[in-house]
Amino acid sequence: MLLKRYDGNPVLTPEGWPYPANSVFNPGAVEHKGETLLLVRVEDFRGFSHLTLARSPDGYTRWEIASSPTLLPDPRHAEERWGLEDPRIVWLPDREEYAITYVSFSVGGPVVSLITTRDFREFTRHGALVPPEDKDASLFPRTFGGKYALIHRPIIRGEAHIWISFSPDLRYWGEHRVLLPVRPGWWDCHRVGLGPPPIETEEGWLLVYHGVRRTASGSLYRVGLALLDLDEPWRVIRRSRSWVLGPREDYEFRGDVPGVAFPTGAILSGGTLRLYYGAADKTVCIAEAELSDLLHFLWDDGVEGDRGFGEP
Ligand code: BMA
Repeated sequence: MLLKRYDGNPVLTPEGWPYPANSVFNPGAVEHKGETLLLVRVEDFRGFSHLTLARSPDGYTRWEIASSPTLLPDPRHAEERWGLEDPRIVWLPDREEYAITYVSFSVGGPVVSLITTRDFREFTRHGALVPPEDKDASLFPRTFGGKYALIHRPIIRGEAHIWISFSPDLRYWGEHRVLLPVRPGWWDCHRVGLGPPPIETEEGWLLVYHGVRRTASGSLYRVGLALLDLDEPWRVIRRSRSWVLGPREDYEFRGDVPGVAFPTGAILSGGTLRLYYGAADKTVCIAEAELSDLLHFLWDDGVEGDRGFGEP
């Protein structure tokens, strides 16, 4: 098995939360001041989500969870009407701040929005970046020819492919292209979406993504890999044929949505990639692998990038 589940899974549960919560899942992850910091999606008993910080000195144990929500919907931001979900976090060196892309639930549907922060204490909202329906978004931790790049997953004509778009200022977005389409017939035939932010490696940007297949008893959310060109990230170099993680354990089947392994955070530490994922839309779990093994796997198991859509 390429990705190993942590023995102590699940690491965060609604039972262990300091205030009432229906589920705690799909966290953004960063290393900040020597600690692992998770911004966890918490669903309350109205069915609305907010984000709360949890920190650990080693990324596995001794979690300290904020005693109240860190980011609640802001009534001045109409796009957050029904909550905040599924954050992805990157450090932007040129702005010297973290960018948190998250799904805000607006009356018009789910939409990708941006919050920036330096310290996870004070936050600046930048509103929605693209129109709904759109989810599963992250910025790259660097710019390309002076432009920021955003990976996201709009749903257009009922089709759910991963797209990439560019912006000079994080405000106006263009140069939209399909990056990774669903693969008819495959395990990722119905929907695909970015997992954690893209991970820079010597061979290219490693993408961890989720793929969905609908079955007679619901959707299965599994995890695949792809590699993008370092300087031209709209070029897909490889894409795994097989999934590398899929629901198997009890905690991945027992929850609000059974059959879901949904990574949203990744931390690279001494060559090991630690993935934080939501299990069954209920808890937070960890699976890890050596980065070099993931890259080897892409060359052994992968197919050359099949964009299939051409230029926009
Ligand atoms: C996706 C997102 C995730 C969720 C997953 C499985 O569409 O909404 O937040 O974990 O479905 O239910």
